[in-house]
Amino acid sequence: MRQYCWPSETRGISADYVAALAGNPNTGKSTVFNALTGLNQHTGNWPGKTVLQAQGYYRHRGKTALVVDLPGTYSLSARSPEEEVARDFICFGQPDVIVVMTDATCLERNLNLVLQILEITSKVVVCLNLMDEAERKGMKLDVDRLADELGVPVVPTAAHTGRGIPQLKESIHSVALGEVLPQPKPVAYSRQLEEAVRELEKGLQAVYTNGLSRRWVALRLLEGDYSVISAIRRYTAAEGKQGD
Ligand SMILES: Nc1nc2c(ncn2[C@@H]2O[C@H](COP(=O)(O)OP(=O)(O)O)[C@@H](O)[C@H]2O)c(=O)[nH]1
Ligand SMILES: [Mg+2]
Repeated sequence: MRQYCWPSETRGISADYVAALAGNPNTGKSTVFNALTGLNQHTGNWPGKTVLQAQGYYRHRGKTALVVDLPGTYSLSARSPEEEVARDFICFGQPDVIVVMTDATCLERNLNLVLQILEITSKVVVCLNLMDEAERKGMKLDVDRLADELGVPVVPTAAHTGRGIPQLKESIHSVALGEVLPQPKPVAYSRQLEEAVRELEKGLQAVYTNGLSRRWVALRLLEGDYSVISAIRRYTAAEGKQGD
């Protein structure tokens, strides 16, 4: 029996691609989710968890997008059920694109999660929400430069008014279908840490990581987050895969 029922399982039936919404709490995730899906949504709990799961659909350029609203999290350290749901879906749910919601008025704090997700996958669109608030505060954000520095598309929005939502749909579509291939720049850690990562990566060569980069697994192990190993075991067993 599978422990989780991934929304992506419905992909073959009705969705052309799956987009996951991730982000810190209060960045406007639900507002964007509503703006994207309107009334085409339903909620429940993540199987086996008392964490709310919302899914919805919309059509764009002849394709059906399934949107999964992940729990609001500050990191992917899996220290709470919410973080674990978000981490597991990002790592094992095979979304075609992850929209990372950020609050334009406090970008620095939000970039932590962006960088963590970019270490797992390149199929990312950063949504720079609350642009109206940032403008009201006289903040100037160089969106193109941010996209350049991160190596992924960045879409400015003011979701409660619908501003930027068409552009967001377009970016989601392009990344999900591989028309745009984001190339995030990897975070370089200190020399000592990089050496330790290299050593661990060598040791992980023989370990089946269920598609996860060995660099990412090595970093989590160095951080002391061993839950990643049990998660790999769980999902590998659930999918009936053999170690390679
Ligand atoms: N001014 C402004 N408020 C927003 C924007 N997006 C969302 N909000 C408001 O911010 C609050 C939190 O939004 P919500 O979607 O619940 O955030 P979540 O916790 O990330 O799901 C709500 O009161 C929204 O109406 C935006 O772009 N501009
Ligand atoms: Mg919400």
